[in-house]
Amino acid sequence: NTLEISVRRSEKSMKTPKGFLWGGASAANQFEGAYLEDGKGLSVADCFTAGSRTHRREYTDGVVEGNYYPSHIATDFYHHWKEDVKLFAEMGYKAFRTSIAWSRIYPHGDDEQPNEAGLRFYDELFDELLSYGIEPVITLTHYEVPYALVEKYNSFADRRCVDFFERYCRTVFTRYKGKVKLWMTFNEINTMMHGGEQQTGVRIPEGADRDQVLLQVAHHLLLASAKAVKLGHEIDPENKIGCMVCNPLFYPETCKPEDQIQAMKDNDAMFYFSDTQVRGGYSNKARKLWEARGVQLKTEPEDEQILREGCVDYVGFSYYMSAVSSTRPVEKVQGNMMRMVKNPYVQESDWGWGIDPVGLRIALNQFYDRYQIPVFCVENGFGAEDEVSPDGHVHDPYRIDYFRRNIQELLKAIHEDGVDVMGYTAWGCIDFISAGSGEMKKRYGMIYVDRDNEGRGTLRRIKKDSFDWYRRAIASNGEDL
Ligand code: BGP
Repeated sequence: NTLEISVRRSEKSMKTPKGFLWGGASAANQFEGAYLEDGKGLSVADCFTAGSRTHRREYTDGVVEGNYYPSHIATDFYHHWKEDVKLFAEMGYKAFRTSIAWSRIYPHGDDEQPNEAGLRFYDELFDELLSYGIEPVITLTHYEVPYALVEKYNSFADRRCVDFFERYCRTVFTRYKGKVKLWMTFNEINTMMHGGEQQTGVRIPEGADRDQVLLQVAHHLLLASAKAVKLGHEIDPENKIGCMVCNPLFYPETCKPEDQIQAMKDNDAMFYFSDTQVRGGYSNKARKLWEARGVQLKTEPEDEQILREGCVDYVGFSYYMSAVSSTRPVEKVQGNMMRMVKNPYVQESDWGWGIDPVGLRIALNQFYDRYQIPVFCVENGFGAEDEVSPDGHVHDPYRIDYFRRNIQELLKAIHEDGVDVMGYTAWGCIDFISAGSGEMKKRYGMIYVDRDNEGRGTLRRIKKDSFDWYRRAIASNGEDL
């Protein structure tokens, strides 16, 4: 019948637009390894002990306890990058997102001169990517504040870190001018209030008010982000610099109006950062949040102008799961970076993360409706305990299913809702260490890496079934899912 035919037709035409950035994403600290090689200094991520499933990791003052912490060897991209980039190219990537490890460039964060060996590493990596026609998409820092800044200044609690960050940005914007055009400032900046320690390494001084400290740090991060955007535009007007936030999608638990208000408040708290970064200043809601939490920000007269001049060009965001808000006193579960009420309408991964592809469509719409600037899904993926089968292959149909359903919803956001989506970089192009749990066995990649939780394994790379599936998805611009 005609209806069916027209539905099939509209499904058929669901391709990604020209120039759509298909690719994969990672973060330096989760996969590079070589944590002290070629002059690199310790970063915050290097100083967490091995993780547990409860997201509790502790500082050990630079000395790492436990056996394997993640970023020390990780999956050793630092020594495997040629091989890995070749595999990314085989999948047909148009874009590859990673971060620059700040402490490879400025080992202590406040050094006068950058570390040439660190700069060279990324020069070679970017050249290699470009030689395959893959555009580097660079996060300036992904939970990678140099640890020395934590020891000396308590990280971004001290405003001087804004200047150190600016110096680092100047160095990399200048050095990689013409090679990198797509940037993001702080990874998941809006998780600051949930995990400021992981985000920046900041410690809450004894007796201090947590909200006061974290919102002050947040202010410094927002200034640093705005300064970076302004500087990046000055150094190369072709640069497009985005913010990067964890998706703020809270559903109300019921249609009870109070639940709706609760969801609105939870969402607003998550939008606190992107609202400021996109609009170039704090909203009235932000001011009300300070009031409600009894926080007094310490600001300088030039701050408003700094924020105004540093509006981002696009919104980058991660989407793994949605969340639920409730006014009932109900037990909350740990999700991506924050705690939330369980959603009975969605399935869960082995780590209890709700699988909600439709939520991706809603998240894309939310961002676009709110800001009217391009949106870039820079993280979306499925963590699972993959295994090598006796046939030597890694069969991961659950991951293919996850990606298929999420990409279908992304295409609907583009075609049915008119959202301007720049691209999609799947999280975990290759296996590496999980940020939240510190585990190797929570794998996200389409390429398996032979390494286990205890740090054993040959580091050999094996293509998973999802590898070929993604290659076909990209080659068909999303038609063949
Ligand atoms: C995001 C982070 C990533 C990443 C991902 C998956 O919050 O930006 O660094 O790891 O979540 O989380 P996890 O590794 O905890 O499973």
